[in-house]
Amino acid sequence: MQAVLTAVAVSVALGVPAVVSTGAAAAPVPSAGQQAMGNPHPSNLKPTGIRPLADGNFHAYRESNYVNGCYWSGDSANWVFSGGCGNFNDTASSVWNNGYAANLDGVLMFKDINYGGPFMCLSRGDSWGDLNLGIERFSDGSFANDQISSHRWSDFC
Ligand SMILES: [Ca+2]
Repeated sequence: MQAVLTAVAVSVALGVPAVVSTGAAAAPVPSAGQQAMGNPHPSNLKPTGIRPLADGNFHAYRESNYVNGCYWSGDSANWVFSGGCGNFNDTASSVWNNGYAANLDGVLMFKDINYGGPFMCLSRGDSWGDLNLGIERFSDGSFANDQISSHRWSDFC
């Protein structure tokens, strides 16, 4: 990590963009200032066949088919402490990105807290109704059902 930080520091000092390669499995890095905690709330909304108005939130649900959910407007580094939703760690079985069209409109979901471990990305407007099917998996191919532990918004998927 020291080498990475040094490269960035030098790059910043020289006024040129830093190109930091952390390997093929690395997740996109969010813009600075987009690290605010998510302010989670229980969610009863669910995607329907008709595209609903975006509410700017990322929704995750304890059950498949969008039941017993929680939504966040921002990032959350640790789903163990998800505020109004209780402990949401390793419990999500369906997810929905109902974010606004904006600079940050993809959602990266991580297997570990603090945006660690393998990840997967859900584009704006998309929803995955049953992670238990194993169709959507983390970047290392591992099973995603009941495994997500943190998330953050991303410039792209
Ligand atoms: Ca996990």
